[in-house]
Amino acid sequence: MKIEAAELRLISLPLKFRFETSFGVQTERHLVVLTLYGEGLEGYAETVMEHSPHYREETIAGAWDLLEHLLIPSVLGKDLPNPEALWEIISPYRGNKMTKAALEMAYWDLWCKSLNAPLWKVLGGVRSEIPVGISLGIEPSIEATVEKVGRGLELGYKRAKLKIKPGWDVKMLLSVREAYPEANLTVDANSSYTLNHISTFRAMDAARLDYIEQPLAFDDILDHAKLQREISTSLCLDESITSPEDARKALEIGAGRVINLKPGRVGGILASRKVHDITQSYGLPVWMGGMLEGGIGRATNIHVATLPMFVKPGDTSSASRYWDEDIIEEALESKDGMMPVPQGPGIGVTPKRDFITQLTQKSAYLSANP
Ligand code: OSB
Ligand code: MG
Repeated sequence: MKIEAAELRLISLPLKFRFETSFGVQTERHLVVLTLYGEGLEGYAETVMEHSPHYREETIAGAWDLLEHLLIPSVLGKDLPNPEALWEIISPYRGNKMTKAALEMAYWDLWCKSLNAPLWKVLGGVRSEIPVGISLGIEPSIEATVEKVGRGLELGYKRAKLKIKPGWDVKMLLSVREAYPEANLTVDANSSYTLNHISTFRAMDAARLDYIEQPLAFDDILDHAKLQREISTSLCLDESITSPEDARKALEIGAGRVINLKPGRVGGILASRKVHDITQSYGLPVWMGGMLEGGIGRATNIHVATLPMFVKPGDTSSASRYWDEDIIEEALESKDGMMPVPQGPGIGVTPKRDFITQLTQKSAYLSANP
């Protein structure tokens, strides 16, 4: 499959809710929508980073520049047999996993379309729907949190993940636990604690959480291993895992017992499958994370989450929770906590051209034969 041309569009989508985490408040999502053209087909992907490097280091400005001036030109016009061949060309550029992931994922979509097969089948997925939960931001009060968790559970979501930060943790968690004694509850600290908070983490054991996600530094595994030895609740790594090698090292030293796998964060779909397989070799589960994706990124994640070890409910909840209008024609909606996998070729969804054009703040078009 030869990539004949590529298009980049920076869009902004207003979020339906104010999403507060330990690293800030988000009210809109900025995405780069990447389209690859070849053999009369189109492959799509979305980037996961934001303008500001609050989650990991990458930024939209950096991604745009690398895609336009380095990564896309390095693959444009080349006849590539498969995604492995594309990865071989772009992997020598260091880091920038989110940026490389966007190009790799768009190529997977294009390539699967040339095979006329859905991504999940080509990947070796084993399910036609995936279990999902909700991720709730830091709410204005404990009462509001209890109510929102309740609404999510009533809708059938299989777990509720609560964002925490120092000062917004044990008291809130024990209240939510008291209200829902049997619910699957988890928390995500987005790296806002240190080992000095060990007594807070010990107190959290009483909330019977399924796991504590990324309590310590975004680039740490050693302190996570120390913390894991001190508490009974499992740790789950998100920010710290940006490659299959990171996953192997983290599991080898016992930095956690669960991995939040986000294809965007680890460099794409091939890397996701490797992280998945490494985790499987340790007999540990993974789950599909989320980065407030639009329909293109959400669909890609749903396909990847059909791999066998994605047994825990992920963050890929209904698109209508996030957007008044999504950027794809299909409604990605879960029912009773299960999200169906789109069945068309590739990622199986159709971008809304006119709507995306309307939202576009900046665009670039690159062609192999200018
Ligand atoms: O840490 O998992 C995270 C959103 C943006 C950046 C990081 C994270 C998140 C979420 C939201 O938790 C997950 C979602 O609902 O898409
Ligand atoms: Mg997280």
